[in-house]
Amino acid sequence: MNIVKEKILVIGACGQIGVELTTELRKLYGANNVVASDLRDEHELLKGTGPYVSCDVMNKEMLHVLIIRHNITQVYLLAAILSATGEKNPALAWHINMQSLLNVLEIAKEEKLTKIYWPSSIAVFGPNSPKQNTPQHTIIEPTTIYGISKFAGERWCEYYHAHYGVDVRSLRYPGLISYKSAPGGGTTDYAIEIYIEALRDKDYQCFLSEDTYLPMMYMPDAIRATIELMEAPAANLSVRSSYNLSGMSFSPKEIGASISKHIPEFALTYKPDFRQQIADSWPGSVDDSLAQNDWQWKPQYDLDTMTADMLKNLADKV
Ligand code: NAD
Ligand code: AKB
Repeated sequence: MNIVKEKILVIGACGQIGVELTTELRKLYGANNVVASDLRDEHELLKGTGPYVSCDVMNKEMLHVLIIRHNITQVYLLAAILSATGEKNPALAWHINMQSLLNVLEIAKEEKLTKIYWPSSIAVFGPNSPKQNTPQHTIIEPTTIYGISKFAGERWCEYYHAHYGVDVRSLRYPGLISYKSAPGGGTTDYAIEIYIEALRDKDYQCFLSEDTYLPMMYMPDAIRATIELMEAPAANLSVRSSYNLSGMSFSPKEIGASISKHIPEFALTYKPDFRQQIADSWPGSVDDSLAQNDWQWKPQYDLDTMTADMLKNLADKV
């Protein structure tokens, strides 16, 4: 991998993705070249591993000063309100998800930053999109405020690239599963809780119904995809909104069966709540052939290899 000298700012570094992405970026670029920032206190796993700055991405002036003071060349913007939390306060979700991105894109334009990363989500798709192997370019009519904000964000990314030459790159992540940092209020969070409860109590009541298929991905694949996209030559990238990205697709019943291979007494029950409607509006799987063609994307984990790794790593944490 050809790593040039860059100074990176990760915004939202203490979240589910941020902790692992910051750690990986520090390995690649050097600890002092990756500044972690968040509203929250520094995450335990980041303490002592590199610079940390408390910053509210909504405060554009403060963010601008931080970027100039630390000679930042690249920004990874991870701060956002996710789907389930967003439905409880739509106005706040829209405000934070949009204004954070506009603040970063404006500063990137003014300061001629070299690259920006901002994640979108499979939540951009809605009930009128094809349900299986959802294509990159199709009907996009999201019905959650989270999905609406992600779709609008994708248009802004393409706009800043086309009109101002900002090299902003993006992935439509599936639901991400990990054990290092807790998830932040999404609909796919059940696929993390289920492992924790299987180890702790040997039972779990799922908030989605047994046959709800969703696109999912194990965090090591998501981190690798992010870095591979950011390292790809700009000329290879045909998508400047956000790339579809695929890992695996499974239902609560199937993840339960995968867990039962390790914990035979595991009991799974179902009590769908408001998140069922969100999940029902999303695809079961997505077609990521453009990511495969443009920057040779290939996931490594399937459901059973992920289950084995999750249970092994969570065993002494619960
Ligand atoms: P998270 O909620 O775990 O982390 C977000 C972090 O941003 C938190 O640590 C929070 O304190 C911080 N933050 C919130 N408001 C802030 C502000 N005003 N200023 C600075 N920091 C602020 O979220 P995540 O799961 O790590 O997701 C990161 C990004 O990836 C989001 O854009 C999310 O939509 C996207 N994404 C995540 C998933 C997933 O499954 N985790 C899937 C698709 C897309
Ligand atoms: C959520 O469930 O909100 C996220 C996502 C798929 O964007 N995990």
